[in-house]
Amino acid sequence: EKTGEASPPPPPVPRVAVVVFLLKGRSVLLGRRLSSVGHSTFALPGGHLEFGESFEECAAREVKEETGLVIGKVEFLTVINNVMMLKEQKKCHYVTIFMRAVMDEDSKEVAMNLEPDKCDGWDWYEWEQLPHPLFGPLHNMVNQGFNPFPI
Ligand code: 8DG
Ligand code: MG
Ligand code: MG
Repeated sequence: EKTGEASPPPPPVPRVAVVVFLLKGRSVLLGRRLSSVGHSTFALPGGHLEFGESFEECAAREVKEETGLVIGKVEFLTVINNVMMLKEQKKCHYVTIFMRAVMDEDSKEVAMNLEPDKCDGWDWYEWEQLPHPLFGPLHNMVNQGFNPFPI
């Protein structure tokens, strides 16, 4: 073991994120981000895939951690390769997996803001009246006509 030599920072690598279209009637659950990436834009619940996890497990875990909601059947929808420019020429690169979970339309369960340092709060938004600005990757999908509803 060499000592006294600072090792250079590891080269950046793409990361895998799993995010969830949580649907209820014709509405979707969105929260305004407080994280530096996409600050103050409306985004889906979700986060980083952990080692050994399935997409479905990650989706259920992140939704539970961020909102307290327990989701049932989770389905894969699509995947995007998302490279974003941050400040000072830094890039952020996510392979983002989009999942869907449908809530009972008459469910009385309330989405809690369990990570108030990362999100301003959760709310249901009608698909035809989405808030803005949407988080970049989500904005692009919606603009290209992507629709997460099963019917
Ligand atoms: P974790 O520590 O809980 O694992 O992570 P997190 O703090 O919840 O991560 P996140 O930023 O919410 O999600 C990880 C990345 O996923 C985010 O930096 C960029 C990518 N991502 C998209 N679209 C969306 C989206 O609509 N919502 C969220 N939350 N992340 C998204 O590409
Ligand atoms: Mg999270
Ligand atoms: Mg998150």
